[in-house]
Amino acid sequence: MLTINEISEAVRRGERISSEAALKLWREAPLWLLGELATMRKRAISGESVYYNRNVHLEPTNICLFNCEFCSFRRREGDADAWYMSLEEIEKRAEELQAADITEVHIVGGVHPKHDLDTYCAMIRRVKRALPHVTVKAYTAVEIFYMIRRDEISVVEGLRRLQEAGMECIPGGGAEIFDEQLRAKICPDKCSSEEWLAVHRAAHNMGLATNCTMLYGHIETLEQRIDHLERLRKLQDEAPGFDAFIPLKYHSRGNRLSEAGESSVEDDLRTIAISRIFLDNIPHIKAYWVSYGKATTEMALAFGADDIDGTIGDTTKIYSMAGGVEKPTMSVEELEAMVRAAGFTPVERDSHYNPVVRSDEECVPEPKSVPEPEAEPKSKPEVEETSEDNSEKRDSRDSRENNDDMKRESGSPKRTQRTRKSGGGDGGSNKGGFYRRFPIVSHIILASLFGLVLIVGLYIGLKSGTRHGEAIKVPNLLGMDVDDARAMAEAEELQIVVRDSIFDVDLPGGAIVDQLPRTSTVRDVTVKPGRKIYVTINAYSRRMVEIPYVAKQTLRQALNQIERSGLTVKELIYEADMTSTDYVLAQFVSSREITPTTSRRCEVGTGVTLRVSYRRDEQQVYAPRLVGLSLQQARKTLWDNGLNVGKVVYDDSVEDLIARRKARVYKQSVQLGTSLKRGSEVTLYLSCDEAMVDSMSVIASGELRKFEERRRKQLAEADSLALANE
Ligand code: V47
Repeated sequence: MLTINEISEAVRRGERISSEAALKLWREAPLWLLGELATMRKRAISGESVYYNRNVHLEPTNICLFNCEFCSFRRREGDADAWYMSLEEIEKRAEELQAADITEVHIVGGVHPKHDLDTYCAMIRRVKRALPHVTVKAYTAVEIFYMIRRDEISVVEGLRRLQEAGMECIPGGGAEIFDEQLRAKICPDKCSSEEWLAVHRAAHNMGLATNCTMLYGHIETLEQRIDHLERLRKLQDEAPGFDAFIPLKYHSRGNRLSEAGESSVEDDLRTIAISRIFLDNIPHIKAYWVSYGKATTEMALAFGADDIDGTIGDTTKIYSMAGGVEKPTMSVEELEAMVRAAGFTPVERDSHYNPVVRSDEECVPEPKSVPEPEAEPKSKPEVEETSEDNSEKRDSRDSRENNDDMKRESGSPKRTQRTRKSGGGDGGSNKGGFYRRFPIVSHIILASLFGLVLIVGLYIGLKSGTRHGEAIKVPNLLGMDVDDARAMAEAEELQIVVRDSIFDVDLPGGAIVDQLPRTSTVRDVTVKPGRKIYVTINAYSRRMVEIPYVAKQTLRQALNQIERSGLTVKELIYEADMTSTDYVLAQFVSSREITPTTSRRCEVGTGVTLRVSYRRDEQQVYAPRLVGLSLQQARKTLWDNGLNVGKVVYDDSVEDLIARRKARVYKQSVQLGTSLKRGSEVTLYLSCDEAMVDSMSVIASGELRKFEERRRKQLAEADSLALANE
């Protein structure tokens, strides 16, 4: 067994740790060490950033068929405090949220006996109808599994229909604890662990991002927690797609596990740190502030968390009903202050962890109301001013100023109101003589002048300030050269701002790979003239990076390090060995061997050739399932399985280099489950035809199930043969 020092060194080198090592760290490592190691791992992934978003939860019902021991939220139909929202109520609620500046609606609730897949899809459609630009993160795998069972369809078909309705990603709830015995005790009605994992696997294979959770701090053991994390890590290795892991601290009020008590803050911090260290393939660890409260969440940022969830706006009851934060709501300022207090940089993210860019212009409120001439003092112009009149004028000015304050609060600009005030005052004092002699004429002239000034001012203001009514269709810039895009945008009175760059070997330098706002195929996205379009471009010159020394370790560790350093794999060359399989014997860049003493810098994206061992009795591997994966995912899957990427062939639906980034595998040259020699090549066929790739994915899922069944039988037979021989 490794010592704490040896495990820490491995973590510092960026290596994966075993379950045993994680357990040892959990039990024996001092808290400060966990904080140091987890923060190091966090920084390697998200640097100084800590993410939050502007979100709400929608909990359509708390009536639930299932009756979990830990749940304080669930009610039976007919219970006094049960609630149920009809589709109309859901849409109305979504409409009420139109004014709220949110980017995500997270729908989750009880498994209602009357809800089928159509109802769940309809809920999403209603929300999207009212909030078309908001991302819907919907339904736990438990709810999804229930609906597809009920409708007797496949998981992929169910997910496809939810996706069609507008679901963009899946939250992590319902995982609880995977250990089968414990699951049978605390949530016997819910789908099994295998089923939960199968829903997420299918989602990942379809390119849907999901989250994952673990409900801890009740009656589970540390071993059961590690087992849970290990199953998540394994799934992420096999079918990557988890964006974030959220350790959910159990809250004990009002449920049948109350006697278990609640975890200590130290346990919470250890749990977060170990999750960050152990889950080396899940990019984000979320400290859900609604569950932890402010103080622990802030501390969690020193233990590897890089996300704190969002503004919430008092829209979830799951935690308050169990004794968590009452009426959970947090302003952007409060969330950002929390992150800054922990020494990190707050970054508002969308549901896919892209930074949300809010242009300055959007923050400046636009004129909503036009000053009305009648509000000007009309009374008694011909009478000499008396002290009483003065006081009346003061009152009137005061009341206008109060009014101004209210308008300022509601977003009206100060500029327009100031014009009104000085206009009124000057008219009264400078033209006193003429005014007194020809009061009616004066009044008419003044009123006309005032009206004219108002109209001209309004016209100029609207024209130059907001260009009200003018809308420019946001052009699709993807794939364009940034300079060409600038020229085009200038002609359209838009500005191009480069906010980020990536490096993709297949794309020319300066090519735009992402833009905000994005365009849509179903509607025109418009902005006002002069607005900025933020773009991400492919870098012109390749960044130089360190070549990590990855020999003398397992292939998986080497692959992880290569990926993290920005390099790629050129080829795996297998060599027979007496003792081990998948151990990296040597590494080469441009035919030059890299040793621990070689000067080790090269351009990002450079391919590294790995010489890897195999024992003669372990030369055979099975072709993995690649259909449904992006090119990047398929490459990684092949390397993880000891295979090489052969040709990459795109069909006609892949129109340009940018589309290649979206294309997914619809065919593989070697059928999944076929026996191959390590190092063999597999050709990949990719398409952007979503429907076709989805249907090929469904077939591939069926083949995978049959293959896994066959393998299980083969292994069981081999085991019993070995037993008989013994
Ligand atoms: O699945 C229920 C948990 C989950 C209790 O994906 C409880 O971004 C503690 O999954 N004490 C639902 N936890 C919430 C959830 C979630 C929350 C925030 C963000 C995301 C995300 C997902 O809440 C349930 C269950 O595991 N839960 N009862 C309780 N008494």
